[in-house]
Amino acid sequence: MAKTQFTPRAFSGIQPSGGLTLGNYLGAIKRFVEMQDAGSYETVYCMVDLHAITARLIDPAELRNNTRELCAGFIASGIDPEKSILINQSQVPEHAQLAWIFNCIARMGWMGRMTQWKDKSGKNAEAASLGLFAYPALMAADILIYHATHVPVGDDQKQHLELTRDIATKFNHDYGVDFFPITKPVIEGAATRVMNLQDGTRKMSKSDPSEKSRINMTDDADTIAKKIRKAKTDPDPLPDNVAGLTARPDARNLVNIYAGLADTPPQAVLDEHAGALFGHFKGALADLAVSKLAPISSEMSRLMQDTTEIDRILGRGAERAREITVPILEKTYDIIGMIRS
Ligand code: AQP
Repeated sequence: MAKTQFTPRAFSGIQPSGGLTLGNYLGAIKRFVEMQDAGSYETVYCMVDLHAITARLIDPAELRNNTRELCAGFIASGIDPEKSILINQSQVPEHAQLAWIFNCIARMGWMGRMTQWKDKSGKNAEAASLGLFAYPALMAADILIYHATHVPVGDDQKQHLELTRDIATKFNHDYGVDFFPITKPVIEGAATRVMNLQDGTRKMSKSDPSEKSRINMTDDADTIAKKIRKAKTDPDPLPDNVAGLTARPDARNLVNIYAGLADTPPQAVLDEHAGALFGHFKGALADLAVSKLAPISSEMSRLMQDTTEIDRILGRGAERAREITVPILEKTYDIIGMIRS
């Protein structure tokens, strides 16, 4: 069978399950902007609101606000809604329609092995939603409904992307087609896994109950500086090479955050700060974080003053998205044998 040539297209999404964090920014959004600006891909970026309701009930007004704020965060960080297609997942119904097909392709065993499912369902999996279990099939649909070839994500999404590849491979094999691309993850940069500021062994998350554990993209300069000053560290000075951070997760996290914000390798940070105590290093990190994040935060609040314009951008994004998704869904139904008339 002749190999299908897919248009280079990047897709990625973020859940409006809370406010945007520094983890989302360094692990995902910075890369989204770079891929958009590189000009070598069509880029589609999404607020995955259908995913946001899988883990807990979110107050409807909060979900609407989170979604708009996330859209403002994308734009304030450099996503241009003219260059990229910027959408809200539920406004493009083909995501959920393809997800149903993928629910029938994916196997229960594949889903049960997902570490995010295990972490988020915890000890009481019986009480977790079916949506949380099926989350990776919807994520595969989000990606493959655009025939996306590349997906920029943080390190925690690696396993879900492998599952996306497995679903595409099984669909293509089952139906004897070369219809869905085998998508490549793009996991790059110094801060692909930003850790909790109070516990360097856990990921920084927007839904963590502790505010001190994360930097929100809406935090003002004082709050950012205060959270960095209070971040957990150890009494030793910074080492002169990255190997010296191996058994020091809290220290390593702050060095990686610095490197991610400064767009430099962690070793370059150590070359500059080796021997420094954390009192000093945290001051330098706070200054850097404020200089990079405060302009984004203030642009977000400016954009949030006009939610009608945000809704217009999302409506326009959905129209553009559906020019891609409707034909792909129609073709999928046709391959499967569902009558289109
Ligand atoms: N701490 C992180 N470090 C690096 N990348 C991260 N991402 C999230 N947290 C970090 C990346 O951001 C993108 C969107 O993630 P998401 O919000 O859809 O889901 P998540 O990974 O489950 O993020 P949270 O903050 O932990 O959300 P909740 O608390 O609701 O579960 C992805 O590319 C992710 O890798």
